[in-house]
Amino acid sequence: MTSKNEIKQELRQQWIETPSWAYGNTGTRFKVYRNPAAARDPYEKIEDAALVHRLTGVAPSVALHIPWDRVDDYATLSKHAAELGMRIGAINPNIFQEDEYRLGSVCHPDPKVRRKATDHLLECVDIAVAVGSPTVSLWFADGTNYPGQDDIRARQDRLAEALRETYAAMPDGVGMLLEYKLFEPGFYTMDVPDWGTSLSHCLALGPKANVLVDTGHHAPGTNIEFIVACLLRLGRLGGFHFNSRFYADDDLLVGAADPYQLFRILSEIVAVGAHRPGSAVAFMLDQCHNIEDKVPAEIRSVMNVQEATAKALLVDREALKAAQQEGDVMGANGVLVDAFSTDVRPLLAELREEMGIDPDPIGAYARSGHAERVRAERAGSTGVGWGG
Ligand code: PSV
Ligand code: MN
Repeated sequence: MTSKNEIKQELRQQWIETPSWAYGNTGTRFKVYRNPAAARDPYEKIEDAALVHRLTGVAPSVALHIPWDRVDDYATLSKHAAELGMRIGAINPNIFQEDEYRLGSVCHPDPKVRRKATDHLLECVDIAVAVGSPTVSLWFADGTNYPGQDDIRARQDRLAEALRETYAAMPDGVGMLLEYKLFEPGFYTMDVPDWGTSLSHCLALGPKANVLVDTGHHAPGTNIEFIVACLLRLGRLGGFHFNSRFYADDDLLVGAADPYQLFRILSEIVAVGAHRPGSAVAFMLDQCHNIEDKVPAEIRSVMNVQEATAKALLVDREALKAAQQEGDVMGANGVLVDAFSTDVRPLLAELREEMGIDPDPIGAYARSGHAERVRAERAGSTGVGWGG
């Protein structure tokens, strides 16, 4: 069994990236409830992400979404991040919010629209280079609503072409993630609906393109840890967008809906050491806090991933293997359930004290006065992104 100190050593190195869009105003299609504490621009989003990192110790990078986070000078933005002890992580293009994209972006039937969308992907490669980010993370809202609306195979060809051009523009040190989503906004087809479609495009592109698993993008009941295990086996799991879903792509706090599922996913990850920083599997959150306060919501989410990882590290792998070999069904399952049922909060509190941070990050946030300060400073903001 792994010793307590070894487990703490693993957890100390964990790297969970938070998304800039978690800190700004967002909402559903029905309403954006403006939060007076919401960050107003990319600089403030990075400041909020830095606070999450200061209080948790394991969230040292922040993903950007372009154009929500477009700035004139990316060198100044990454310097701002560095001064706060942060790095800029994945660059996420946005090719779903302009009128031209009604019928799709890179899969659109009109080559002029495809050109515009591909140019934006290329712009994001340039931004990744400018800010020193290792990742361009692609999600396409492309799809159709009605049978016959467009040619399914032709759309795949158009997608492959745009991906090829983008991949060819990526210099060494920049990788591509291709995210899939079962439905929405396309209700009949999505052009990248599942891991099989994503994987087939990644395999055609080359080793720098890998699959991104957003935990909210599956049909109810999908066994996500099975997908994770298969992608790990093939060496093509590029990373996660962690969040929770009750119904569809709810973007709620990771670990809120089904902590056991989160543990099962992390258990597959830990089994092959893919939780370690050099492993090429990026741990990212993709959440929107529409009614809850944003910074504490991100803190809680980081802690939830950390707790699930700690439990996965507690799995007695030798006992598990022995039970599996012997065909001891209940015994093998019991090893997992024992680890999941362990309260790891005292261990994490101890770890935080050793790292020189408050053992209670949520309490520390409440005591920091940040909420009151930014509420006064930022009140009246129109925000960016959905709330813009
Ligand atoms: C799409 O639902 C998605 O998961 C993609 O990752 C987008 O970039 C992100 O949400 C925007 O919130
Ligand atoms: Mn996502």
